[in-house]
Amino acid sequence: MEGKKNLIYVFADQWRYHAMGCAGEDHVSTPAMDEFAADSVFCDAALSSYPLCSPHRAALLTGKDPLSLGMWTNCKIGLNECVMLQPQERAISDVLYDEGYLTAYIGKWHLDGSERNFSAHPESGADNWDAFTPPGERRHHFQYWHSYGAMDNHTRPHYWEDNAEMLIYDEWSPKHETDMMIRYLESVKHEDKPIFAVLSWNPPHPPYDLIDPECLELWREDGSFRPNVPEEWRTDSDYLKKRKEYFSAVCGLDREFGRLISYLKENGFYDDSVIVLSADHGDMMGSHGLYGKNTWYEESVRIPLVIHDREIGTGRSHARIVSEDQAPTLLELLGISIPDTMTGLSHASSLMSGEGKREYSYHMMIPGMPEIVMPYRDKGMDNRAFGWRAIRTDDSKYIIDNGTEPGAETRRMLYDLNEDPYEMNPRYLKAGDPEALRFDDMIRNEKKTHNDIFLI
Ligand SMILES: [Ca+2]
Repeated sequence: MEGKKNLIYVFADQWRYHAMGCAGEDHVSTPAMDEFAADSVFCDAALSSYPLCSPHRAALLTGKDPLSLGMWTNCKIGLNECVMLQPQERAISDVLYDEGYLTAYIGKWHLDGSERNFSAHPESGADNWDAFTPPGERRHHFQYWHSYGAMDNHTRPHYWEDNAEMLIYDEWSPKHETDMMIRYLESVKHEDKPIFAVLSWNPPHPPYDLIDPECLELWREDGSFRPNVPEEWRTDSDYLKKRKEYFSAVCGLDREFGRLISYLKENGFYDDSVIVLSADHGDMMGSHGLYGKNTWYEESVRIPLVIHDREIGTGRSHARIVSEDQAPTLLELLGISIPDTMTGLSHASSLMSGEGKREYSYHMMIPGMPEIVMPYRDKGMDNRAFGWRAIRTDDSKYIIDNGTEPGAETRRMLYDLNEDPYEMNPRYLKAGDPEALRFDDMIRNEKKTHNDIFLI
């Protein structure tokens, strides 16, 4: 082990902070995760800088904010450019490989250019937004690879390893991937090198109904709803079905996580490793009458984050940790120098003091679907100046929403998160209002740091 700690990073897609038992919010049972959280640092103020797959994932790995990486939307097709994590960016996997770590990535990647941008019929069979990432610089020094780009067939998932042959399995993807993680760790546990392994589950991401039927037995309706779920939704059979499937998938992830933790404990990994459990962003799941992410609401931007490290102890941390803060924080916990390229903040020394280093956090969404982008470009406008930006403090959230179509009216909204934690009563401010001016200055300041051309 050379005295270096392993790093085992587990995360899900579209799993909100509230949907973890010990968060005390949603009615969901996650005993294995709760037990792990009680033996770790439970971060209750972790946030996604840009609550969407590729922007968060890129920031997570590189310790840089999404826009500075050029990750203004998902890796996808249909735009006249190919958004992807560039090979020359320095990821935490590049750093740890150089430090002598064995590295592995299992599950959803969604950071490489979608292959259909380059070929109508890729040899790999990758369709739509998907991609086979061949061995080489686009893998950022992840050595063992059992992964795919973007694909949502949770009950018949596919992966690629070191050639273009698509490997297909008839299993719920989190179960298969957890098995592969355990198999990988088993194959390297006697090596005299530290390990960095990532397990990236896609559920509870939609389609919600593609689920292991056994998981549906793990969750029971109790008739409780977040206050911001509209009354008419609460008796809607389609919503209730999706809700059951969503929370059941989380219960299923808990079952898989429990298996992994048992393996880590039985095989000497648990005490020698930094182990992280998290997600890329949340899901509205009915709050404000919405599904999905990409909104400024808490259900979309807040993410679970549990960090296990024997050296930092256990407890609850209120540190405001954003996407790009995770890599520098983890490197410091591992005792490894943080490269200058990582502009996120390390919270390693302040995790337990209850004092986050960030006074506020900056969040964003840019219109990114081709059918929404093109109307801007047809008018000679840059879509990246639109969408919304938000400033979140402990007590408030301020949003400027420039909309998602040319000519949309700009709105300024302020939520009092103490009086209105479910964000149901925004105050609409006018440009030039003293309160708006104060927050506008904060957004202008963040725009510079983030290379953001948002129109304000
Ligand atoms: Ca996602």
